[in-house]
Amino acid sequence: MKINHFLAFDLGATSGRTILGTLCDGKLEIKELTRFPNRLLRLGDHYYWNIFSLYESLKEGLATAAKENVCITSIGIDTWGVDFAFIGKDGSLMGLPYAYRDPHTFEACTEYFEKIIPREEVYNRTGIQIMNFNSLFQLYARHREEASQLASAKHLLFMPDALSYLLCGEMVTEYTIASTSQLLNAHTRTFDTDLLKSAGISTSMFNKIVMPGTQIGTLRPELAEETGLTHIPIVAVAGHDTASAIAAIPASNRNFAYLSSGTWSLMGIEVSSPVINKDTYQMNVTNEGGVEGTIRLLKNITGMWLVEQCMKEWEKAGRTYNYSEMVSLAEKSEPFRCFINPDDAIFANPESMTEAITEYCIQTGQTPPSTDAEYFRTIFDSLALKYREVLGHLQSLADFPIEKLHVIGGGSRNRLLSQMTANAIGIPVITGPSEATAIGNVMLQAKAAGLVSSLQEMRNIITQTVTPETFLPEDCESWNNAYYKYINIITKKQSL
Ligand code: LRH
Repeated sequence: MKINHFLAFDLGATSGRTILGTLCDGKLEIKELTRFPNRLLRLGDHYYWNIFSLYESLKEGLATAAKENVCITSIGIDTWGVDFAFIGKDGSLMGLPYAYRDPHTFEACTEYFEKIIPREEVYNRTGIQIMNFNSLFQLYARHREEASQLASAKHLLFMPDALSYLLCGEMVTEYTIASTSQLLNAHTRTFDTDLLKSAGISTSMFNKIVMPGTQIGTLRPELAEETGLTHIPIVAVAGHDTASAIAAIPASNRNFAYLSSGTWSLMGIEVSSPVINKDTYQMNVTNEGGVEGTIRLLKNITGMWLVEQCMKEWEKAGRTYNYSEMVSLAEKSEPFRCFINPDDAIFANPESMTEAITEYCIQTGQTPPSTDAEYFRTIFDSLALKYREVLGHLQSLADFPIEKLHVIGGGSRNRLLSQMTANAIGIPVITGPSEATAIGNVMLQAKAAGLVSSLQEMRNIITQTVTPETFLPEDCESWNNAYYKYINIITKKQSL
C-alpha cells in the first residue's frame, strides 16, 4: 500500500490554512494543521496584504507539518486572485502588495476605458469580467501615479507565485492565476503585449507561464533547517483558489453548474474554450483558465463577505456568533422582509456593512433589518435569489442542460442557505467538499507526482472521498414570488 502526503497552503482573503492531504489506495484524507488570519492592512489611505506575516504563517505551517513525522512528497500554494508583488533586481520583495479591496482602482478603471482602451475591447481580448480591481487596472493606477515600486521592479509575481518564491527562491508565472489578471489574451493564453504596455510593463517582468502541476523548485535550505523539514519540492498547483476548488468538484458528467462559496460566491459552468460575445460582455461573465485547459465561465457574486463584515462589527460590540448560531438565527427570522443586491458597489468595502445594508434598504423604500438575525436573513434570502438570477444567465449560455448545482467551499456547510438556494433555483443542490480549494491543491500535487493522470481521475478520487448532501427544491411558489420582488428592488436601485 503506497501512502503519499502532500502539504497544501490555501489562502483566502480573510484566512489561510495549512492542510495535510494523504492519498492512500485511491482515497484522500485531509487534516487541517494550522489556520491563520489574513487581514487587510491599512496604512495611510491604502489597504495592503501583510505578505511578511503570511510568510511567518507559512513557516508555522511547515514547522507543524514537521511534527507530523511523515514524509511529505511536495508543497503547493493557492490564493485568491488578481493581487501581486513586485520583486527588485536583487531578488528582494519590494514592499507590501496592494489589496484588491483598496478603492483606488475605481476611478483608474473608468479612466482606462476613456483614455486607453475601450471597455468592450478589453473584454474581447481577455474574456475576463470587468472588475475594477483586476490586475490590469491595479497596474494602470500605479503607472498613472508613477509609483516608485513599479518604476524599479524587475519582476511581477502573482500572490501564489510570490509566496512559492519566498519558499523556494524560484520564480514562475502559473497559468490559472495569471488568467485572472486581465492581462492574458483569452485565445492565445499568453500575455497581451498591448495591454501590458498600456499598464506600463512588459513581458520581461513575467517568467515563463507554467501549467498547474509543474515543479518550481525545492524548499530553501535555511527554511528546511529552521522548520525541521527537508528539501521538499514546491509545486505550482492551480494557484488561483477558484481553479483549485473547481478541480475538486465531485462531478461525474458535465451537466452541472457550480458555486464555490466563500468570501466570494463564484458561480459558473465548465467549458472547453472561451465564450466571448455580445451576451457574455453584457452579462460581464468571465473566462478564467482552469486545469487541463478547461475554462471557467463564471460570475463573481459578493458572497460571505457580507456576513463576515457584519460579524466583525458585532464582535466589536461584544456579540459573537458561531456558524450554527448564525444559521439558527437566520432560520427563525421572517423570510423575504427585505432584499439587497449583494453586488451593489455600496457593499464592496464599506466602513460599516450593517449601515450599508440599512442605506440600501432606505434608498429602495424598504424597512431595514433591525436585529442581527434579520441582517443574516436578508443576506441569505438575497444571496439565494442572486444565485437564481445568475444561473438563468449561465443556462442561456450553456450548450447543455444544467441539471444540478454543486456547491463547494466553506459556505457549503451552511445547510440553510443550501436549501434556500435549491428552493430559489428549482434544481437539486449538491454540497461538498467544503475543503474544495485545499483538495484541488493536493490533487494537482498528486498529478505532479504522477499519481493521477487526468482531471476526471482527480474528481473520481474526490467522489470516493466525500459524502455529498443533496437538497431538493421546496416551496417553489413563494420563492418565485420573492424572486420578482427582488428583481423589482434591484432594478429600482440601479435606476437611482
Ligand atoms: C476568490 C477569488 C476570486 C477572485 C477574487 C479576487 O477567493 O480568487 O476568484 O475574483 O478572489
